Amino acid sequence: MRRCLQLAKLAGGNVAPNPMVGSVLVYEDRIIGEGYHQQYGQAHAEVNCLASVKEADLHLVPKATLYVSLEPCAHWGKTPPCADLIVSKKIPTVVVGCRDPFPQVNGKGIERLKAAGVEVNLGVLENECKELNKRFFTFHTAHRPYVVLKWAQSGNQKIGCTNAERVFISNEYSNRLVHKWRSEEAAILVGTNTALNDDPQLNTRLWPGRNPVRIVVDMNLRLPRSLRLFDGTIPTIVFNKHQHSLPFEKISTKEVSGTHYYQITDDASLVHQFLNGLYRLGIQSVLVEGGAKLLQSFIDEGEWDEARIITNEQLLIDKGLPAPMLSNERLTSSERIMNDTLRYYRNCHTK
Ligand code: AOF
Ligand code: ZN
Repeated sequence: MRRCLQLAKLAGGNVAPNPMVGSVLVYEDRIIGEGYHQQYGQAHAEVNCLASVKEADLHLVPKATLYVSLEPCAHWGKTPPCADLIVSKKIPTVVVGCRDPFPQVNGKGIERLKAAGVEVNLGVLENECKELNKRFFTFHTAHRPYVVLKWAQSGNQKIGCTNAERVFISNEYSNRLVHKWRSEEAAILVGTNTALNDDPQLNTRLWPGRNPVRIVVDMNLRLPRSLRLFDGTIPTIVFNKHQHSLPFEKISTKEVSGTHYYQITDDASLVHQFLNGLYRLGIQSVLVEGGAKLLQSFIDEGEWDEARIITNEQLLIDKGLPAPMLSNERLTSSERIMNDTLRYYRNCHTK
């Protein structure tokens, strides 16, 4: 199963919003086949694993054990059901890392295998398998995107100046790291004042990854269209009170381009409406980049999964804006990512 996880990770960002999945076929302690889901819309892990078995080993397949980090699928999606393939190959035993929460599968793959007489062992390295696809799992079980909070603070816990002057807290290394983080999430969210004061581009120009969808909160539509967020290079969604130009149900991010409006109200929890909106748009993860008020509202409502805090100990900001505060009882663990950067987890399965 550890080998399945290693293989799965080779897909990197190429399979999202699908999960990363790896599979290994073993006969008497020898790996006779292995594969992973390499590209969105293409063959699943089990298909590639079985296709890799050498001619000379083909006769061993009906005596081998298949390991797979996620429950084999039972549905006709972009490819045929993997459970049917396993049954047709007469594989007697399947070891599954964790159940697939995707509604069209969710136990049905395991049921189909068992119904055909295949022995199924479920839950090997289960936490690691879930952690690998934390965005996919959060999306399908909590019905909201995986939420990563990020901010940079001074040594005296300030996130910026009160007089709207731009201060540079992070250095070139952490700036590049932030662009890598952006490339790993489906969307970036910022508040109105951050958009106005910083005029951010919210792209991944310092990292060779793909750009996430940009999302800005602008309840009263007062942000000038001259901001770089609206330059049309990357899709931008504007959460606001007045206009709606997106179909409500299941629009995939790939179909969105230019600037779009998503209407919400200010008489209900904004955080809840953001998350619900992103879920309906099929967005599996979001990096919340500020400002302090927006970040704090996610913390106060308990709707976050990771917080990544860059601290410049040498810098002290007079009359600064206070940085957000994490409430300790919600943390499951923390780790140092770089010298000046800590990551806190709320619901980590493995740490
Ligand atoms: C597997 N093995 O390697 C993966 C699975 O649109 P499709 O046909 O690619 O199906 C996508 C769904 O299939 C995805 O949401 C997840 O439930 C499952 N992914 N299943 O048996 C794999 N990647
Ligand atoms: Zn499949």
